[in-house]
Amino acid sequence: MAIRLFQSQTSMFCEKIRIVLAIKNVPYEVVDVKKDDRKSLIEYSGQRKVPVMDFDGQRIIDSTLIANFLEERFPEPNVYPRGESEKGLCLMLEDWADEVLNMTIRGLRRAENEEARKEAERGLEVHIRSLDHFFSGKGFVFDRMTMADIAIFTQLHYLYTVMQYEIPASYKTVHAWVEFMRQTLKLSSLYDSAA
Ligand SMILES: N[C@@H](CCC(=O)N[C@@H](CS)C(=O)NCC(=O)O)C(=O)O
Repeated sequence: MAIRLFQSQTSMFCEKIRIVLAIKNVPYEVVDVKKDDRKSLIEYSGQRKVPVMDFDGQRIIDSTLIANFLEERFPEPNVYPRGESEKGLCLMLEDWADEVLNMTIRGLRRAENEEARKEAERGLEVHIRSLDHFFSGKGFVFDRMTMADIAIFTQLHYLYTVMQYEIPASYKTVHAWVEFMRQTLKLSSLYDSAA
């Protein structure tokens, strides 16, 4: 079995997949797309986005599809809940993190002036407030770490690793949850990316 992960160390979607591969203890080779300005990625996949996985010659594009593929090939330890309904909720939360939360974080990264930055921060805080309620009295979303936790964490983690942005201290529950994830993933600091 040979796995190549076309990725960049700073991408939150690539971090999602590195975490899944680590949980499942699957060995893989990294192709750093920044090294050749995405030439080998474009040649291999015909597009510019990472992550892309080459699994014994089979090409899979998009972190959600890659995670699902890895779950099918390496079911244990599993990264989705076993119950059908819980799995549906997990997929919804993964999608919310990848799309909705990601969009506000991108907005903050792209803000070109103080006014735009303030507006983006307000948008992001709407989601952080929801998470602050959601994680109250909770560790993982379900009974153990699943794609819901991994997808939410990797978006929030990007604020620290790439944007040097700290979630406001008033969101104590989100702070505690991010710290809980950091410890579970054995990261020495929130400013380090996983694996
Ligand atoms: N939905 C995709 C999003 C992937 C994505 O947006 N990747 C970004 C890095 S975080 C990228 O490669 N962007 C390069 C580009 O758009 O040119 C996934 O989950 O894999």
